[in-house]
Order: sequence, then C-alpha cells, then structure tokens
Amino acid sequence: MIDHEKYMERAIELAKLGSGNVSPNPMVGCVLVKNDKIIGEGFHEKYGGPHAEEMAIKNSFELPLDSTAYINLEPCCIESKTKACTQTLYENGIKECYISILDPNPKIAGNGVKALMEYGIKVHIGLCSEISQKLNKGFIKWITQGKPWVILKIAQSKNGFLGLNNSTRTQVTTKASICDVHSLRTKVDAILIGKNTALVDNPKLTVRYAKGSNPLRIILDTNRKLPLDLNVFRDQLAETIVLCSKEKFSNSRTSFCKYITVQENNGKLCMNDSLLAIAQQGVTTLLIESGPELIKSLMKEDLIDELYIYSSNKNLKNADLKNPLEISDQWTINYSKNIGEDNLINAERKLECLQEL
Ligand code: AOF
Ligand code: ZN
Repeated sequence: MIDHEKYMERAIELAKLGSGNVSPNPMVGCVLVKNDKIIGEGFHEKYGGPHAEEMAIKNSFELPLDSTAYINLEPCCIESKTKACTQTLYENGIKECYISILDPNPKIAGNGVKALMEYGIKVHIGLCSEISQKLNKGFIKWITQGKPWVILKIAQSKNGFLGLNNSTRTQVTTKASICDVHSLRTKVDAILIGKNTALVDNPKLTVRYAKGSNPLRIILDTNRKLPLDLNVFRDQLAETIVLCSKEKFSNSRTSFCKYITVQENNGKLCMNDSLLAIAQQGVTTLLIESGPELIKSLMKEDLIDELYIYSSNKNLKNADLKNPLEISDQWTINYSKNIGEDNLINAERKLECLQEL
C-alpha cells in the first residue's frame, strides 16, 4: 500500500523551505513519485522564480513520465511569471496528481484541477488539507480578503503588565522569549508598531537572535511627527514604511522611508484602511509589536487573527501599563509551552459561525 500521506507531508516540508522568500506568493512544495519511490523534489524558492512543480521536474533523477505528483496547493493554470504548471505537468507525462488544497487565487480556484482532468491526469484533492491551510493562512487571507493575517505579540509580567508606564522601556520577559520572537519575525512579511513605541523604545525591529531575513517595518504616525534619527529610519537594515493621514499628506518617500496615506477617523488612523494599505504592499502576514493603545484599536474592530502571549514568572510592581487583552472564548488555544522561565500561549480567533435564526 502506498503511503500517500507520507509523500504529501514531504511536499509540505519542502514548501516550508520557501518561508520568508516567496511572499506574497504561497509556499508550495512538490514531490514526484514513481514505483513508490521519490524521483524528484522541488519547491517555490523565491518570489518571481520557478514554481514548485517545475523545480521538481527539473530536479528529477529519473524520467518523470508516468509519475505521480504530490503538491500542497492546486497547480496554477495561468501564464504569469512562469508557464502554467498544469501544462508543465502534462508535457512531462505526469499521470496522477495529489493536491492538498485548492488555490484560493480567484484566477485559479478549481480551474487548475479542471485543466489537469482535461489533460487526462487523475486528480485527488484534500490530503493533509488542514496542515496546508495553516501553512498558507497568510496567502489565503491576503488573496481572498485583501488584508494580511494579523498576529499580535504580547510580552507581559506574571501579573499582566506590559511595562511600568508609557514613557519608559521595560524588559518584561527573558532572553529565551526574545529569541523566540526573533524567530517569529523571520516568518512574517512585516512588523507594525505605533508612534509611541517607536519613540519610547526606539526599536530596530530586525532579526538578530534567529536566522532569517528582516521583515518590512511599518509605523503608524498620523501627523508625521516622528524624528528621523530613530533606528528604523537610520540603520538601513530593512525597508521602513510610515502610515500617515490621507487628509493631511500625500504618498511620498525619502531615503529613510516611504510615507503611505490612509483614512483618518477622529484623529486616529483607521485600522481597517491601514491593513488594506499594508496588504497592497504585498504583506500577507503582519506581526504587531505595539503598546496597549494600538492593541485596543485592533481589538475593537476584531482585526487580530492570532496571538503569541509571552508571560514571565515574575510580577512587575508599581506598573501602570496593563495588558488590555484577555483570552476569551472567542479564541482557540493552539498550544501553551515553556520558553525558558517564561510561558508562551498561542491562540487563534475562532471562525465566525453563521448566527442561528
Ligand atoms: C503553483 N506552484 O509553486 C506557486 C503557485 O506568477 P507568480 O509566480 O507570481 O504566481 C502566480 C500565482 O500562482 C500565485 O498568486 C499563486 O496563486 C500561484 N502560486 N502555484 O502552481 C507554485 N507558488
Ligand atoms: Zn504554477
């Protein structure tokens, strides 16, 4: 009996190797199997580069004719930067195709499967679909809703404080948690902070305690008041974008950063409009590393998809900056684990159910 799941799991592992380099494209891996033996493997390595299917065929050490392909995403059927993968699979004589999930890209969405079947290729859909859905949750939300997958990171003391007050920087968790956050940074396209965090912490928002590339840095500054000597403007280690009011400014750029305008509501930037503007920059996954004000605005509009809550095992005495977020029954806890002396809880917003009539 052929263990189809094993081959799909391998395709998913390959897909993950593209993490950090393919956005706003999805992570895709492909395995070619003949006589229950892998004869070729490939993945989408970088945005604009060849797709996973083409790579697997190119890397085959045996003729791919009559082989079975395992792919974590429906093959594309459109000529864009590369030839349609459905055609590449057909031209190389692939006879059967296991696809984990359909491509939510409206230009593909089932048309890839149709094309394969028209070519006479046998298609199976749904193997390991839950893992594949999770893997590309950023791409799926981005392409279907025009907004990024929003991850909120919170570091709090045992008694639930983010810091002493809003004018001093307080390190709440230990180095182990910081390293973990840096590894999280390598998996997102951009980090978002508010003006106050930029001023008080003067953070770099780069990846220093993990291996991977620096995400884009985005700062909310309604009235463009931030001084230009901050690290995010000066260090040139990653691109920086400032979101500011559409009523007062127009889009522009300097050598330090790009200014993008968004709607303003009662003196604050509209968060929904900000997310739409951020998505237009090709950001599919966004990490929020802000203070309580921005967290409250995002919570008010239900704009957070996932939480990483790091808690120290020490109380912070005489603190003012209370964590405004509580994990209610709106959230599903994925896991809780120890990170050195700290604890990490990862949770996801529950999918909205249709209201019963
Ligand atoms: C596949 N295999 O490896 C990937 C796919 O022209 P591009 O490279 O920008 O990609 C266009 C679309 O192709 C992209 O938005 C997504 O729907 C799909 N990505 N498809 O068959 C792959 N990366
Ligand atoms: Zn393709």
